[in-house]
Amino acid sequence: MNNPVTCDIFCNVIDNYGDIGVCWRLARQLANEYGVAVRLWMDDLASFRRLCPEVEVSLAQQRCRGVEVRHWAALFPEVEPAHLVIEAFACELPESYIAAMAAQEHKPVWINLEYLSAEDWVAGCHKLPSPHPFLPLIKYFFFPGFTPQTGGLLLERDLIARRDAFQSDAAQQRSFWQSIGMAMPDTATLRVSLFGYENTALQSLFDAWASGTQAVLCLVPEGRILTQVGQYFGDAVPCVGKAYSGGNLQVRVLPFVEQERYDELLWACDINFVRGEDSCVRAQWAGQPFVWHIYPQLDNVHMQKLRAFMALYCTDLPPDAAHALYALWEGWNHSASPGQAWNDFWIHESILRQQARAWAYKLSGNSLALNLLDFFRSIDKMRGSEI
Ligand code: TRH
Repeated sequence: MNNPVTCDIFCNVIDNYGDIGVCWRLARQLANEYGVAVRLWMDDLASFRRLCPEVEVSLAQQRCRGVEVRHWAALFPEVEPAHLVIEAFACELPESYIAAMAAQEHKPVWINLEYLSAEDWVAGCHKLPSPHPFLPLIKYFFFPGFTPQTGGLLLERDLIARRDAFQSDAAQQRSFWQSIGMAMPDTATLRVSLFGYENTALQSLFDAWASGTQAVLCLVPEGRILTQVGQYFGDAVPCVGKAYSGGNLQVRVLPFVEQERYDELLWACDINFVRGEDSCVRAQWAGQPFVWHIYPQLDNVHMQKLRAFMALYCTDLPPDAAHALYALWEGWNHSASPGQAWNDFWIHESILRQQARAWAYKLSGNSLALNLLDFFRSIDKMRGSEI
């Protein structure tokens, strides 16, 4: 390698935090683990600030944690394109930037990083080229995924070791609980984190927890499901810091923490309710059972994605545990009444825990960042350069 690889990542925030969540994680990993000079172009710095509080929303250009963060404004500056250009989730690159790529003697490697899906067709589309209709440029599709035939998942090099250290060290756990203003719960209490979209299924789940035999502590990071939490406890203004209880259930509303600290919440809980894309992947790395509220799409397309993932995830589970998982996840995603499904699911706690651990281990060999860089190098070499 002669020069450091340069990389431009373009992120257009559609809604929520998944788009920025993935781009920010990828940017940090490329910069800090692989020495890539990363410029991250973001059109919504205010949303980004929730994940990285040190970001100054008014700045056009700044450095954060090894990454050059640029505000992607309507008027795009004249810049030299990077060696590796990643457009996240098919966001449209500025025309002037595309023209600059085309004008380069040695063309950048242009990648469209796609959304995560466990569907079968993904393997067939991963790395497919898409020539530009009239410019001498080729864009490649890069699909994250759960099998070796896909681009894999974002996983920091030291994450599993940090997770294991945390989960086997009571002092680290205590300090986590202290940091959220709580004493560490006793081991008989079921610790749940709950991150999700609005979901009327919550009432039935809370009923099951409140009337169950085990004490349940449910930690709810500030977000869209808070409305239903408030409704359940008859509070019109549920907000950070509030605590509720009913029967055997206690609920605490937490602030939205910066992205690097969210993992600790997942590691500290016995089961995690997650949503979208990035929190779902983090729950998998946590090696604990989890329940996925998938990002809802038009025409229920998301249910195909959900079922494709469940089929893969449940391959090594005994049929009764798999059946229970299907029932709970479907109920949760259909805003049905998953209270009974919860009880049937949690009977399998021990096997679900083993499965979650084994699943994380199985997936950990397929690193998205590494695969991206390998792919970049192979294309770049084919074009006659060796960066
Ligand atoms: O926010 P999301 O619903 O994002 C979604 C999905 O990515 C979806 O696929 C996409 O189409 C849509 O956005 C536009 O869920 P996701 O993907 O889990 O992103 C949440 C991010 O927020 C993730 O990076 C974790 C992070 N997070 C924190 O940093 N702190 C927190 O306290 C919590 C709860 C989450």
